[in-house]
Amino acid sequence: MPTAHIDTFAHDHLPPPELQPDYLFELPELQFPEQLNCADELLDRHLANGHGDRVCIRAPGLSWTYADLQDKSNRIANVLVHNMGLVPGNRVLLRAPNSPMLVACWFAVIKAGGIAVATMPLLRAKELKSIVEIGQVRFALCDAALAQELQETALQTPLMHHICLFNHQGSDSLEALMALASPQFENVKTASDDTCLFAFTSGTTGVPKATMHFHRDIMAVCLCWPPHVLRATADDVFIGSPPLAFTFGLGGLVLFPMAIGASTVLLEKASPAQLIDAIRDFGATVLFTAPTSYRAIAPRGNELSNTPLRKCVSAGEALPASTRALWKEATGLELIDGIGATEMLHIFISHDEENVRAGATGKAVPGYHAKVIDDEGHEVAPGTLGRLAVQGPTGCRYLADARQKNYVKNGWNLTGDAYIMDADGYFFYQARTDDLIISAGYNIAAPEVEEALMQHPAVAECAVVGIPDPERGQIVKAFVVLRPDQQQDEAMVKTLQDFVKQTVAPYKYPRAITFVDQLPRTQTGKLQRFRLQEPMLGRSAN
Ligand code: 3UK
Repeated sequence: MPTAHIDTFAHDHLPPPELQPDYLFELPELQFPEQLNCADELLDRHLANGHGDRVCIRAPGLSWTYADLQDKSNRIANVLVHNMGLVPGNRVLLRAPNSPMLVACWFAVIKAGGIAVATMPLLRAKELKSIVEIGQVRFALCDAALAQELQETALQTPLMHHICLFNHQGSDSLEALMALASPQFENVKTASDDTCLFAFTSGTTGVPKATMHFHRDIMAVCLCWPPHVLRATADDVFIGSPPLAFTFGLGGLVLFPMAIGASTVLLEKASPAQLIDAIRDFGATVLFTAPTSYRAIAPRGNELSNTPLRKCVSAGEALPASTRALWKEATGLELIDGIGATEMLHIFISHDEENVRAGATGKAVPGYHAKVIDDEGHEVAPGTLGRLAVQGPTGCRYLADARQKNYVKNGWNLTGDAYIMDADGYFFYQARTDDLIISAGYNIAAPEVEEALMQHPAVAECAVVGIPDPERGQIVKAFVVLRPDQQQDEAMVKTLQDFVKQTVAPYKYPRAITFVDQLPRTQTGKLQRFRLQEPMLGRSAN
């Protein structure tokens, strides 16, 4: 089956076959046809089966059926093709808080054979510019409320030449164009291995990488973990906090409910208080959020005891046994833990409520294989610490990035996590094998924060590490060497924190700053990060 892409950028920048992982299609349900557009399966199929009137997406004050979503996404697909000039294979940047319109835009891009590039709402122009340049993105559909940073990006790079705004008045708004567009659209007949999604990960160095996912990958993740572990039904109501630009959110809040004809509740803001209220108000039954959020809402967990909430999924960072216990105490519900990764698209080690082992992430999800290996790539004996390696129907494909060979070795995906497997095949998370800081579920690359700090004139040198924190898992801590004559005081701490928030997404700012006279380095001049994680180094100013 030839590609349907006219713009072959994605195909031309796939890693060479020898650098890609091996793909496993052992489960009978993973035998995909050569021609596959995942929008047919997730959306249009429900109308063809007579379920167009079932509720698909709810949000405060809004409810869309599957027929409503099809109508909107068909109109947007027509706008993309006829007003904006999109051809199959073009990338489209999507920018909005979790909302029904964001989902309609996502399906419009997929239907038109494009590649969806969803972005975190908090990203600033600098970060959006890297995404636009790496993905060669010329089109954007953007919520007017988030337009400013994107318009700033467009000034900085000539690539981004066509931005269409929604939630906006005016004759050129997406809504105005949709009103004139046809609600009929014939989905582009993409190949099952045509790319439909670029999911960005900031990785360890702060230079973002695009992971490329095919139409068949989208269906594969719907057919592995959800039916075998989550086991939700068409009557379930999904809800949660992760942004749809994060594949944890895309899967849990869009792909998985729609794969089974269920409904999803999308919240633009999902603070602990808002999440609790929404779970109750919408009668949600399946919850997706990170361990930090479970800890934050547990004190109000009793308010959920008379609601239909029945399944709670935790991912994004390690789930401490104490958080599992806390949540069970508060709600009576056993958390479903799962480790996923942007490179793998979704969860590949997990367990259901009946097969919990305290402190363990779970076992390899049906469809995936997992093992723990040593530095030479040999599988280690149960009980031994090593690197996690996984294979399945999905896997890592970085867009034109030399780091592909670090993530994929001998056909296996190495996630960068240190794990121990027990004799029964349960996997126990130990640590990251690199310097990625994971704070409150966000991935923060130490060098990126360092780079931002270094731009302040008072800073001579700095090093950023993650330090353990009971609330957020880790927090960002900066060790700063100030230039001579600069004041080492609270005011300087605040100045530097505010400065970082202005340059990169505010969640990346260093919550703790310690001033030091010099940084620990090896004789060859390499920074020794591990020494900064030792307590009592330097004077603490925060
Ligand atoms: C860490 C976990 C222990 C781990 C993700 C579910 O988190 C997701 O993707 P990212 O690319 O980060 C991947 C890394 O995060 N991690 C995630 N979940 C767990 N560590 N226990 C867990 N349950 O270091 C992993 O390598 O941001 C999670 C679904 C889709 C995702 N993209």
